[in-house]
Parts: sequence; structure tokens; C-alpha cells
Amino acid sequence: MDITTKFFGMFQNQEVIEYTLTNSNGISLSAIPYGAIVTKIVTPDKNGEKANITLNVESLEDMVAHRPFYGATIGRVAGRITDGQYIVEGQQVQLDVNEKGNQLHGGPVGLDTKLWKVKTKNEEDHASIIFSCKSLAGENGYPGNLEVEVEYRLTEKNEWKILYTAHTDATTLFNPTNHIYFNLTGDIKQTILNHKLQLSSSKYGMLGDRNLPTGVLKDSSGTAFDFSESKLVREAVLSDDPQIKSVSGLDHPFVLEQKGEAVQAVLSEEKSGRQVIMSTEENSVVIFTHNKEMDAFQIQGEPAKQYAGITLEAQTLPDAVNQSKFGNIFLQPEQTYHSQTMYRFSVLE
Ligand code: G6D
Repeated sequence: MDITTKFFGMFQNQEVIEYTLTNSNGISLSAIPYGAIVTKIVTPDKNGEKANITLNVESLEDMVAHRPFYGATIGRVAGRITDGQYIVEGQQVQLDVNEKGNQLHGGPVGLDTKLWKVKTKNEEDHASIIFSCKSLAGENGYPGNLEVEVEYRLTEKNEWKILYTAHTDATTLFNPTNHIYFNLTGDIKQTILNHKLQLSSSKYGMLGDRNLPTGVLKDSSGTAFDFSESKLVREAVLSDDPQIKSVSGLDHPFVLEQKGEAVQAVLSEEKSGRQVIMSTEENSVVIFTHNKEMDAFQIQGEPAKQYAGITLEAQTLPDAVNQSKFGNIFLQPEQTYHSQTMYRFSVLE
């Protein structure tokens, strides 16, 4: 495996270096210590043409100024926490809020806004970029000093494995994800509407006011949210389903029926022949289809268009701390948090 580095930008007078892992099949993954952000994933198409298959901001300045979350490590808690509040041992905790009175993606200074420590590891069958950071008690309103490690492992089997480890010195919340947006065409000027998606899921979380989960996990069979058989993303995103219309696309959690090594999601694109499969230990995957053009910054000379990318954000169901049966995201001092999500890249002949 090859590990290379390149200057990426400056943050608070510190050099931010981009690390790139490349395997013997010409697949590479690049990431930076700011936000443990994945800046590129390059894979070949069916003709061997290599291209970046993810949506990324080109400059660190734009990442810091606009926080689009592209490829970023999200935490302490991915998604929205209603009113930034939760109850633990009969006490109400008030977190910092940063979107319509809720906490979104870990709050105003979430893990995606921090400069992580970094080291690399090069083994026979894989190479890794290992990021670590500390979130102090009180940051974004969370109790507990949290230590997080995220390992991005690229293997010779063309897998990107994300391995999370975390500890806390007081009961807190932890539900991280990676906010990667895929565009398998390799051209962000094309939309993801002709991508095909298949999910091992029969229920999705309905959204209500302020994009908050209503708590209802609805049966998806026969609806726009039914991806039990592979189907074009456009069939969902352009449907008249009120849940789709209300957010102009997908922005919903899908309950995953299997866990661990099983394949729970298959995303593919016919023209390039590229395919990504996902497996995770988490109980859900949030799929967001970049439902609005982002005109605060430019990528390749133009704003990132509507439907320029699609996320597969593996995590415990959003707002789990306020929804019974959504899962447990409390992290206790005596626990070590471990979770793994894997994406495998291939080409359909
Ligand atoms: C919007 O509602 C969506 C979120 O799900 C997404 O993560 C964010 O944009 C980037 O707030």
C-alpha cells in the first residue's frame, strides 16, 4: 500500500496535510485532520478511467466558513436532537443548539470543526489514517471529557473501513457517522438521480417539523421509500410522496434489517459501472440526496447542484435519546465505544 501526503491548507496557523492511501488496484482515499474529513475517494470505472466519486469542498477556507459536512466525521451525535435536550437519571441536559432550536450534527463546534491528531499505519493488506481528538466536558453542552479515535482503513479488497473507538469520564452521548456524499459518475456536474439503490430495509423514519423524526418508523413497502429491490434514486426523489416533497428528496433514516458483515446497502451507477456496497454495525442509515444547490462556495467553478451527491450515513437512528425504541446512544465511563462501517468499491462488468 502507498501512503502519500500533500499540503492542503492552514487552520489556526497550523498546516493541514492531506493524507492519501492507495492500494494496488489504483483505488485511493484521501483525508485531512480538520474534521477527519474525507477529501477524495478515487476509483476506476468499467473502462478503467479513474475519478473522484465523492462530493468535496476544494478549499479548507470554504470548509471552515460554510461547514457543508461533506465527507466529515460527525459527532458527538449525528442528526438532530430535539430542542437540544435530553433526560438522564431524571435530570434534563440542555445542549447548545445550532439549527431552529435543535442541535444538528454535534452542535456549533461539532467534531467536524476540530483539528484532529493524525498518524498512519501501513500493513501488508491495508493502510490506515488514524485520527484522534478530545472533546472537553461542556463542549456543545455535553457532559464528560470524550476521547475519540477514528481509523480510516483502505484494504487490498477495495474496502474503506471506518473504525470508531471512544471513551468518556462521565455519562454522555455518542452517535457518530461519516457524512460522505457519493456521486459514482465521477462528475459532480451530473446528478445522482440515475444511480440505483438497494437497501436491506423495510421501514423508514418519518420526518415532521424542523426535519425532526416524528418517532414513527413507517413500513416502506410499495412506497417511494421501498428500496428492497434495486431501483433508480429518481423514482423516490421525484415522487409525489408528501414525505419526499416536504424536503425535496430523501433526508430520511432507513431501519436496517441486518447488522455486522451483512451487506445492507448497494449503490450503483450504470454508465460508469461503479458500485459501492455498505455494511455497518449500526441500526440505520440516513440517506440524504443534497436536496438544495449549495451556492455559498464553488466546486470546479460552480455551486454544488441539487442532487449532486447521495449520503449513506450509517448511525443509530436520529434523536434516539428522545425516541424510545430508536436505540441507546449513552456512553458510560466504564464502557469503550466500538463501531465499524465498511464501504466496498467495485465495477459491474
Ligand atoms: C440538512 O437535513 C439535512 C441534513 O440531514 C444534512 O445532514 C445536512 O443538511 C447536511 O440539514
